[in-house]
Amino acid sequence: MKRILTIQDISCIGKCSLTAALPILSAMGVETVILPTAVLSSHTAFDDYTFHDLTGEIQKIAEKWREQGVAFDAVYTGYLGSIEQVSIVEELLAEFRTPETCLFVDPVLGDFGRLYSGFSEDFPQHMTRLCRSADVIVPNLTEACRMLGIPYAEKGYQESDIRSILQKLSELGAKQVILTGVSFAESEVGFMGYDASRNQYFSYFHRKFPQQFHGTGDVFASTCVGGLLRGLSLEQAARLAEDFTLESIRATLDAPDARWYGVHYETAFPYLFRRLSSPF
Ligand code: PXL
Repeated sequence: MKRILTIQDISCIGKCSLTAALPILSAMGVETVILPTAVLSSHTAFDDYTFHDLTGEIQKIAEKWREQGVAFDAVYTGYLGSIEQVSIVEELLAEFRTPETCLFVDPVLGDFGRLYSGFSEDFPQHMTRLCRSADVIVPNLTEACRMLGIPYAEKGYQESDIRSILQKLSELGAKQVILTGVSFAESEVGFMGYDASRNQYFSYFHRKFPQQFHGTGDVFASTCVGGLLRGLSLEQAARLAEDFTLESIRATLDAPDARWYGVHYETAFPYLFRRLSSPF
C-alpha cells in the first residue's frame, strides 16, 4: 500500500483540509499519515473561529518519525497557517523526501481574487517558495495570480492567457501544474494542466453550478494525489478529481447552509469506487 503524508490543519467543522483529505485518501486505498498544523473550530470563512497553532508539535512528531525511520511515497501539503509553518514544512521535506517521493502542493491562499482571512499580503511569496520544489502544484486562479504577482480577473480569459499562466507557474519550478477554476464560457468550468517535461497542455471542462461550496479545492486535490498514487497519469487523476468533486457538489445541492459546511463527498464515495474499479 502506498503511504502519503499530508500536512494541513484540522478544521473541526466545515469539511475541508484534513477532514476531506483523510477520508478521501483512505477510501482510495492509500495509507494516510496526517500531520495537523493547527486545530480550528471551523475553517476561516466562518464569522468567528478559534485557532490553536500546533507548530511546536510538528518538530516533536518529526523527531519520533526520524527515530523510527518512517518513509513516505508522497507528501501532500494544503493549508498552512503561517510563514513559519511553510519553513518548517521545507525542513521536514529536506529530511523525509527521497528522490522517489512525490511532493504535491496545493498552495492554499484564497479564492475569488481574495486571500483567506488571516493571511498577510506577503504570505503568497512564501507559499510560492514551497511550490518551486514541488512535483505537482494545483493552484486555483486566485492563487496562481497571487503567486505570480499578476492582477486577478473573475472572467474574460482566453485559452492563450491560461497557457501563459501555466507556463509561468511551471517556470517557478514545479514539473506539472494543474490550474483549477478555469472557465472560458459562462456555463462551463474545469481545469487546464501543463506537463513541462513533455511540453503538453491538457484541459477538462464540465457544466458550472451557480452555487459555490467551501472545501471543493481540498476534495479535488486529495482525489488528484490519491489518483496519482493509484498509478493514474496526472491528466487522468485530475479528471477523476474533477468528476468526483462535481458528484460531491451534486450530492450537496439541496443541503441547507452547505456553502459553509462543505460538500457531501461521503455520499459520492460509491461513484468514486466505481470509477476506480474500471480501467481508464
Ligand atoms: O479549504 C481551504 C482551507 C483549509 N483550511 C482552513 C481554511 C481554508 C479556506 O478558507 O480556512 C483553515
